Amino acid sequence: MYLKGPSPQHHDGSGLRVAIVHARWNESIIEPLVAGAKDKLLAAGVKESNIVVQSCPGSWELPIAVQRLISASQIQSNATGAPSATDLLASSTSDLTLTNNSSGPFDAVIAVGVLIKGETMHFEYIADAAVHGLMRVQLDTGIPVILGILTVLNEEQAKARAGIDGKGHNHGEDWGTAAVEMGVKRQEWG
Ligand code: DLZ
Repeated sequence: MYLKGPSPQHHDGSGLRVAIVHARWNESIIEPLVAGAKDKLLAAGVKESNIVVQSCPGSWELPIAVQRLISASQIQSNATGAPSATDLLASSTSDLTLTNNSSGPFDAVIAVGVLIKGETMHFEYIADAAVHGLMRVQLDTGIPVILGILTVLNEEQAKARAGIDGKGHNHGEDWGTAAVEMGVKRQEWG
């Protein structure tokens, strides 16, 4: 039988710290995606206190938000007395607010956005830039960044990919699972 998606592996996420950064456009679709990702992190053993959820305005802002968050978490864990992730984010990006007080570098970040094609070229420009930006951030930092950006033609497709109304499958769950695998492998591979 042909299976869509990666064949499953089990990984223990209990030693991981993971961030979820989501855009706030199309929030009714974003919410179940973030919840699905978080559920899979918890199911793999990631502690609630080691899951940080942040937001930014739109998908365009995801690369800079992810990059600053990774950088802030590394500075915080490397130097005593250095500004905390909260301080750094508050000074640079006022709409990002940490949702818990745990600290330490992130092992993986999930970037979540929903782009619905409109009548202008915005969709193509934002999707292309955001996807390339996120790839650059993960290669530049060495921290896996999970691509949680849905690019869909209409709301119906978006709902199906977020598992809304019992239709389709919640892709956020796949992103949570991918974050655990890549976080664990990054620790193993150095
Ligand atoms: C401008 C815009 C448009 C038209 N559509 C979306 C969308 O479908 N999903 C999304 O996440 N963001 C959208 N944005 C907002 C941009 O990502 C960005 O926040 C603004 O252009 C400000 O830089």
